[in-house]
Amino acid sequence: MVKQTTKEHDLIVDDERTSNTVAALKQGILDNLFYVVGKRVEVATDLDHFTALAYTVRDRILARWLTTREDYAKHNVRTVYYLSAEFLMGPYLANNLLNLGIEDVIRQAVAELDLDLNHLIGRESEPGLGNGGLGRLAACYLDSLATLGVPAMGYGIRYEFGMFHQAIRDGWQVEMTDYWLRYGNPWEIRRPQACVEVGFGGHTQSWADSFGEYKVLWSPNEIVKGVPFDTPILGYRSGVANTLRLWRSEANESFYFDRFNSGDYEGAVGAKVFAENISKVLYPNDEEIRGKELRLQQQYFFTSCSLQDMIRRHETAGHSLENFHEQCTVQLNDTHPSIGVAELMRLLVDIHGFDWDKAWEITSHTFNYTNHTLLPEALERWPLRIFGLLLPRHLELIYEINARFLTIVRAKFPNDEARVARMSIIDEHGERYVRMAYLACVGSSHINGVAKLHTELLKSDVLHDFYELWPEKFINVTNGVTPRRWLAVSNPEQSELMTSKIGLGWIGDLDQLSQLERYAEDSTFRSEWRGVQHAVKVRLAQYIAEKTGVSVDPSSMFDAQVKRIHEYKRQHLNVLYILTQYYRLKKDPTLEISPRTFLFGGKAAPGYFMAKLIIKLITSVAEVVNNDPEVNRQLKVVFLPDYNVTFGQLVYPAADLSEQISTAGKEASGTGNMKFAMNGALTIGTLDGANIEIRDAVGHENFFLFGLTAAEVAARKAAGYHPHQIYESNGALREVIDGIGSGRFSRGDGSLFRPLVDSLLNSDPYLLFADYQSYVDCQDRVCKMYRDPEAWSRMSIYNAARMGQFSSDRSIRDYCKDIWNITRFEIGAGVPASK
Ligand code: Z16
Repeated sequence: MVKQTTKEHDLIVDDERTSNTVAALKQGILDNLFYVVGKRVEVATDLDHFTALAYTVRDRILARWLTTREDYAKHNVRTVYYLSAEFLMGPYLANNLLNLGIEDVIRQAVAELDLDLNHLIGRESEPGLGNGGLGRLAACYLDSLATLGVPAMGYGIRYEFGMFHQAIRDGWQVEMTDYWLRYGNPWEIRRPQACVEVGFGGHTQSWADSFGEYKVLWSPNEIVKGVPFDTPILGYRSGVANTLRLWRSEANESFYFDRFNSGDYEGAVGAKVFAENISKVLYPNDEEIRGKELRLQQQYFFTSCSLQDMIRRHETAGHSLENFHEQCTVQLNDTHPSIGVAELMRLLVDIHGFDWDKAWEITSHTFNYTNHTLLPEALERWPLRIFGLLLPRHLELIYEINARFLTIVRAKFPNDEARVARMSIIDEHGERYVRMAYLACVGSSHINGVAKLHTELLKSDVLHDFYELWPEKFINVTNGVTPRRWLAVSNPEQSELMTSKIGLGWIGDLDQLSQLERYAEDSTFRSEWRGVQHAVKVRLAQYIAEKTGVSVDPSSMFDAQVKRIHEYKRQHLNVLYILTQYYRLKKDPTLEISPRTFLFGGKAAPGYFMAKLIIKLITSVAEVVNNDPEVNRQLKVVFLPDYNVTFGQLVYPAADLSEQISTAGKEASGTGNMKFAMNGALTIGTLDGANIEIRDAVGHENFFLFGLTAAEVAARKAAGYHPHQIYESNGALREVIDGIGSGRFSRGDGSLFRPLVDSLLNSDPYLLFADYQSYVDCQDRVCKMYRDPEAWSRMSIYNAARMGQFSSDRSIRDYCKDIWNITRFEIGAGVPASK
């Protein structure tokens, strides 16, 4: 082991073979090309070079990965297990180079091999193992955990097919499978020796043992093998590499052969299909859960694998299971892994022989639950029938957990059976369901929302009864995003300018960006800031031209709304404003407005008709607007297909304006809002989710606010909301709606957008009409402001400079302090955390 000391940090450089000299790196790339990829340089493709480079980088991660594990074991530390059905990691290469601190030498080594680093970075296809915000949050948190040196492990599913790829055909979304493993995955290591078994279906038997103790035996129908695949997660210059462990389901050979040999050929094949299906594909629904059995199989599969793995690790480290909750804390990322509450009880009671009370003490001190949504249709409930067939033992355990829980409710609120029925883990109104959020609440020490408003609404509304029972369990942890990927990697131009003024410290301590504030009043700096912004926009414009054939003007305002397509996020409100401008320009072509490019990106859940229709509306409006010479010098509309992390890295830095326009009270937090503002975009937004905290941080004068508050939304609905009246009384709105309804933007087809128009006129559940005028007025203020570049740049700089608190490092510190009870950050081969 050779220690090499750099200026700022003590980094481990493993040995001669993996040292970070240009010569050793070049040799590494060539060796990996030959010995691992199996190609000669003369015939190697870009992809081969990427793969060889990725292995060369991985070679430099391995020593600190193993060292980190040994360090944690030595210090006997409490470990955080982050359970999540989704990890939307994005491409690894650029991030690993940054976090290792070897970008410059690698760039040179690659150049000396006549290759271009940026080009190779662009060859990596991202693992899209998540839908959107929730999965990407998990990825940001892994980055921060490793950066802060927190002993932590992410557990999830190694989906063979991730989030579908989106193409646009004739203006409609078309879904294509994402076979991300096609060319292999150089970052992961399969660990077959750590595989576990998971049962499904079957039946239970109970008896009293020789001491008169009640025992249960679960005999599953199917047994599936879970095989872990590990990926190292580097901290930013911390010397730490934590692990993301994703489970792949495989057939259990002995199970298979037993059936095969006894002549049950179909049973054997069926079992293999059953097993391999479980980790086959990610469900592409973000905010709506449909009670599909395979989804429950996935949830139980990865949760059981992970808990068994934790127990094995705990015991291998020489600890008694009695102390499990002292060594391990498990964070439930939404309710997807909440079956873990019943599973840990099963493992402790049925397998390890604990009595109920001790098992419950351990379990309820192990779990914590993060809620991510207020939408009723997104709260997971499983029909009892499906649940009981798949997990008969767990259903019994849930009945028992529920019975004991309801005893507590009755004791605290006597003679209130209505409350008992409301709070029961089993929903008995009509078809019976298991309410997963309630199971998570009952089994967890802490329950957190993801932005201040969201947590308040959980307490006052969605989980009000639980708040009355256990107010001390509730806590807010506002989301954050990693400045490594979302600033340093994705926006090198802005990063370099900032670093030239305030040094590199901000990457590991985002609060240091506040030192930029004084430059907001410096006109030279403002002009440099605009130069950077322009360069970044040119980059995006080139990409748009390549991908869509639309040419956009980099000096126009880039107005971006990129996120999943959902009615509550109101992409169609944005469209109503575009059409308002369109009609204004048609009436008066000499109208002076700042030229704007409206950028949209996002996927619709394949079964979500209205969301798909919104995409069709955007592309239809784009076709009309972009081809009309009376308006297309001032307005351009672009829908960018297949929005993902890679593309986000291009868009966030290039936006001037960030659209965060959800109906107040609907967006739990949002995280795109943070990525934009950090990169210097100004926000037009409602008082929803983390927008409120962003506005408070950047200054109210630097944020374009419009719309009803969450309380006003609730009041309007309670008083009886009549969108048709607004339509009648607002001429501009009427013109726009009539235009859409008449077929003006659908080649004369007046029926195409009827469902959308009717929904708005008749119910408008997300109050677009109520917020319409306020939005248009606010957009007009945006227009005016953009014509004053000095004022705009000043606001932009204040936005970037004041976003320190939205680093995921801050979020993780909050979790450590308020939820996980982790106070020591000194583990790891590198430097301690900066605070
Ligand atoms: C998701 O991405 C979110 C919520 C949810 O119930 C399911 C999925 Cl897949 C999002 C929220 O919509 C968003 O507001 C929040 O910022 C994000 O989770 C991370 O907390």
